[in-house]
Amino acid sequence: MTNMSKLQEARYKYTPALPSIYSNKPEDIKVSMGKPTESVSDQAALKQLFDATYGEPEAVFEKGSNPDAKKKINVGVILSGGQAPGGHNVIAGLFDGIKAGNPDSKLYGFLGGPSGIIEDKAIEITSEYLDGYRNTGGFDIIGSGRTKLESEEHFDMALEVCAKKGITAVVIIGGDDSNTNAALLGEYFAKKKSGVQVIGVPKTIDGDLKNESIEISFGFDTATKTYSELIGNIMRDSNSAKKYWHFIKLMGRSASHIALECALETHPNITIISEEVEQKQKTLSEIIDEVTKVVMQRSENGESFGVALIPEGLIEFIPEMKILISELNNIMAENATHFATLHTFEDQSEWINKNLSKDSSYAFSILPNNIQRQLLMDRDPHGNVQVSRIETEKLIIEMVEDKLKEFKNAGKFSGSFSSQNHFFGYEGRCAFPSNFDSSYCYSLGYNAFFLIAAGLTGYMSAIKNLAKPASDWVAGGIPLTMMMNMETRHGKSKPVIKKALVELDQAPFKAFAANREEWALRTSFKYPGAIQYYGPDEVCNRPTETLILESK
Ligand code: FBP
Repeated sequence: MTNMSKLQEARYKYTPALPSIYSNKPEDIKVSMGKPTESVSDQAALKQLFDATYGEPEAVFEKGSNPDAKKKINVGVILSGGQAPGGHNVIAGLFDGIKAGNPDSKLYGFLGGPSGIIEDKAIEITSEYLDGYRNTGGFDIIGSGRTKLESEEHFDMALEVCAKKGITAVVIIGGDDSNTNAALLGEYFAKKKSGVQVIGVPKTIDGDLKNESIEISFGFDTATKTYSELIGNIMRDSNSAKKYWHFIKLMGRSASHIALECALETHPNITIISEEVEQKQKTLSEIIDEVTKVVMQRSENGESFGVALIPEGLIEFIPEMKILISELNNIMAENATHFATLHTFEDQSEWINKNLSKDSSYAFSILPNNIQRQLLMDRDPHGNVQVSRIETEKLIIEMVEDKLKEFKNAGKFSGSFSSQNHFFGYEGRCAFPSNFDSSYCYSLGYNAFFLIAAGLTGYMSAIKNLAKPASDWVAGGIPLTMMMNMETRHGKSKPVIKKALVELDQAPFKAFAANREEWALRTSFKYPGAIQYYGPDEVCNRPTETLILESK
């Protein structure tokens, strides 16, 4: 029996679209450079830190001569961080670009993420090998990892490996942190006059790596469409059975772009946006009061069912929880050895309570036991709590239940409340990329080759005008330093790419805010259905609501 689905077979043969500039021969495409750029803030500090690569101009490709595109080169590629649909197509686009320039050029894939380049673990990507991955989800073509390339020791090891393999350009496919490291690597290589270029590609389902030049990171389109399909299915079930409230946590480490996009796609009764919680300084109990109010109002209208969306990162945006988590992170990091000797939860929480401030100790005490346990679990490699493992959806359900009991005892609520909880995250990260992501990713990879051929380094591959058909997309690159600012990380001021959170004064949030009261009380569910790969344009090629609203 074959292991290959019919869709998989069909997707191997799918031809992704490219911006129209790429209908020309590689040697007939030249770069046009704009004006010098500045970082988003902290210009003086960043200029000093990125002496060799700071302030380069934006690049756009246009028709013109570039004989260098035909040079034989060796390129290395790295997949970094969490999976996002379309990663395989970035590699396919890069490979096809390199080979179009010169069939003897080679592409090496570093295995298992950034650690591959320092441990010299790589494979040569061949046409035959690649064909089994075109237009498919996942990062399994070469694997991914979360190792950070940030020390000079790492950079020197990477340089040695590149020299050994004759690699003169490295393409790093990653989120804001990985691209920050790409900027540091590019700067180091440039300062050393190593002749090795570094190009970044914007990846993350979270959608928080964006700015004026990067309209969206790849993977967001497919992941949000996958979650929206599932949410729509649950809505229909909820509206049919009319007996459950579904609380759905949606992935997104920090920003609420995923929850917001899914809300715009499906019209749930409740959507919490972390950035709004932070801006309005809402406490946990205020959030619970708001959710409870909607549950009670719908119940009075005879609708004891509904759907609520909760962003994964919420807990870190609730003011008192943010302080609690930061105290916990510090206490656990500073006393790691002692903490490791505490084997029971009771011992851990007793010791933690003694070390927390009065306010945080109270905030910790009102949390249900299972959430307290999750807050004390293992940290990530950077010492941070792993939010995807905190069951915020269950926390909200438990606290709403308690509130409703109070109201029931006081004779203020006579309805019923029965709930189900869900977490959608991993379900969407490796889906078959939508047509949008297939073409966008292929274009980002193809375009990365042209940034290399133009001799640029410290740039991010940028494809703009994405709300339009692919033929109207504009291909170019932006300097990584342009997206940077200085932030305090673990007590130290560091250069980092600025994370894009949901802006409350921008069109996507405004469109949501204008409709949410109606969606809360009047069941207005919208059912997007599964991603369609073949069929009418408006069904198969529609970008996200966020992108459409932002482009207006
Ligand atoms: P990236 O920022 O690396 O793209 O990863 C995002 C993400 O999918 C988050 O949404 C989620 O919080 C996290 O990765 C989960 O990480 P892990 O894969 O380590 O469980």
